[in-house]
Amino acid sequence: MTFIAFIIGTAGSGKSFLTSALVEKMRQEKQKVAILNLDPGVVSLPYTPDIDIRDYVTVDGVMEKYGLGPNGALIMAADLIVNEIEHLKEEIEDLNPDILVADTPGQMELFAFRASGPFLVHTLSDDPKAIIYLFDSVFSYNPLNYVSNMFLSAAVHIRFLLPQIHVLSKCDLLSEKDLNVLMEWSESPEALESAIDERLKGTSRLLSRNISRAIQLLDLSFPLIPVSSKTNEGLIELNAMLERIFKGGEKITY
Ligand SMILES: Nc1nc2c(ncn2[C@@H]2O[C@H](COP(=O)(O)OP(=O)(O)OP(=O)(O)O)[C@@H](O)[C@H]2O)c(=O)[nH]1
Ligand SMILES: [Mg+2]
Repeated sequence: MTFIAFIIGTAGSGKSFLTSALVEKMRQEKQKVAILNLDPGVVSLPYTPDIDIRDYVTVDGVMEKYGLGPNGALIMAADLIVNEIEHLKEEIEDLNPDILVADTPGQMELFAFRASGPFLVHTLSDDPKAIIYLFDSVFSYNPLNYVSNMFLSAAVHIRFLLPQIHVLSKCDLLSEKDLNVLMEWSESPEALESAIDERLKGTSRLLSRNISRAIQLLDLSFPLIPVSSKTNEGLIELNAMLERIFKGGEKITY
């Protein structure tokens, strides 16, 4: 049985660094974990992947082979990943880790909003899976951006329909006061609504309030776990949340 956690978030939200820090923490906790890189366009990574989609598809290779520009090649590479599922499955079976942490392509929409990403996620194995969705700290510190990110995270949830953990990434970049404000928004829809009323005006205020309410109504809001890949804050909590999803709270150690 290999549990798979897919790390998803907007470009630059800290997916690759979180993959690296989380896996290091899991290894310290004596968990048998492996890393899958699903980004065919990445040039350098802050970790050494155990399984790498670039062994099969690269954006540069697609540009050359099909005479495409960088954007066309990114899209095509995202779709071509699907042809490699059998190879990836074989590699996962050979390695047989208890947990596989999958880093996903920089451009979230290529993975989440085209057919190939959800297809890959659901075809890769029949074992339990979860999504770790990243809210970028600096981007989120504004009620309008925060609500936009809630909306995106709900859209990701609708695409994959898997248990989803919400992480506030790069939390070391926030002051304690600002971090507390964001945590309050994540825990209390009323606190978020007061911030929307205080800090936004006109159409932004109206739309933000209604989006926030719709997400509450659909039960698509989740608490945030503040995490930093620089200071390792929150990694224990994130790992515990994965254990709760995968094993009802039991430790995943060998
Ligand atoms: N301060 C701080 N910076 C971070 C943290 N995590 C990532 N970064 C920085 O944010 C930038 C982007 O991080 P990545 O992990 O590459 O983000 P990504 O989501 O994988 O980016 P793409 O795959 O290119 O979309 C890098 O310059 C990191 O150094 C963190 O926890 N704290
Ligand atoms: Mg990355």
